[in-house]
Amino acid sequence: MSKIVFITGATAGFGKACAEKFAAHGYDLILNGRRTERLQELADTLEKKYNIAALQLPFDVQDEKAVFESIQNIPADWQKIDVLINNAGLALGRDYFEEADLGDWNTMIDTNVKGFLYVAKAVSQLMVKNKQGHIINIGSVAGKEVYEKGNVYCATKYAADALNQAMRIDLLRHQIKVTAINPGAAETEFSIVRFKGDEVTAKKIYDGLKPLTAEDIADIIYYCATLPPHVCINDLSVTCIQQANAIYFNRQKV
Ligand code: NDP
Ligand code: 8X3
Repeated sequence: MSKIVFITGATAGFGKACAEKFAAHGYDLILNGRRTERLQELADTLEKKYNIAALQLPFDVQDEKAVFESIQNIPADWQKIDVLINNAGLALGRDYFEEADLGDWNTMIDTNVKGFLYVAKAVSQLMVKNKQGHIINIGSVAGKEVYEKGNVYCATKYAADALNQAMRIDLLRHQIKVTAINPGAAETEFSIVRFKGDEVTAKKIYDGLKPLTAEDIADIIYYCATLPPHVCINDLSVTCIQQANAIYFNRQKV
C-alpha cells in the first residue's frame, strides 16, 4: 500500500514542490489550500504523471470548524497519514511596529499560529490512533532571530518553533516524529503575498542573491521524511550560501 502525505498550502511554493517530490516517489497525496482550481490542476497533473492518487481537501486553515470537520471526515482509506507537512502560512507587510496594520497581524496570527495548531492537532489525533506518523512543521529563520520590521511575522515563527518542540515532547510517548524545517530566503510567491501583489518590491528581497528554491526545500523535507524509523531530525535551519541567519546577507553587487 502506498504511503500518504498530507500537505497544507499545496497550491504554491514549498507545498506544491513537496507534492511533486513525494508523488514522484509513489506517495499518495492529500492536498490542501484555498485556491480550488489550482488544487484540481495539481491533483490531475500529478495523478496522471506519477500514477498516484490525490485527495483534495480545500479549506482555510484559519477556520477551526472547517479544519476539524474536513480532517475528521477524511475517507477511511486515507486516514493512515504517514507524513503531515504543516506548511500553509504567510507574511503580510513589512512595517515598523507602530505603523503595521492590525489586520495583517491578525491574519498572520490566525494562519501561522492558530491554523498551524488546528491542522497539527487534528492530524495528530489520527496519527495517535494509527500508532505512527511524522509531523513536519515549516518554521523559518525568522523564528530564530527577529529582524527589523519582522515583528509579528517573526513572533508567529517563534511560536511555531515553541510548538514544534512542544509537539515532539507531548507526542513522544506515541513515537510520532516531529521535525521543524526553518528556511531562509526562498523565492516562491511568499514575497509577492507579503507585499500584496507588488512584484517589484517582492523581487528586491532577492537582489544580489541566489536564493533557495521551493525544490531545494522539498528535497530536504523528503530526506527528513524517509530516514530510518528510529531516526528523527528535530530541527533543521537552511539558508542559501549568501545568508548566515535571518539578518546577515552577503549580496552580490548587481
Ligand atoms: P507561497 O506563498 O508560495 O505558498 C503559501 C501556501 O500557503 C499557498 O499554497 C497558500 O495557498 C497557502 N496558504 C496561505 N494561507 C492559507 C490559509 N489560510 N489556508 C490554507 N492555505 C493557506 O509561500 P511559501 O511556499 O514560501 O511558504 C510556505 C511556508 O513556508 C509558510 O509557512 C512560510 O511562512 C514559510 N517560509 C517561507 C520562506 C520563504 O522565503 N519563501 C522562508 C521560511 C519559511 P492558498 O492561497 O491557495 O490558500
Ligand atoms: C521567510 C524568511 O527572512 O523573509 O520566513 O522572514 S524571511
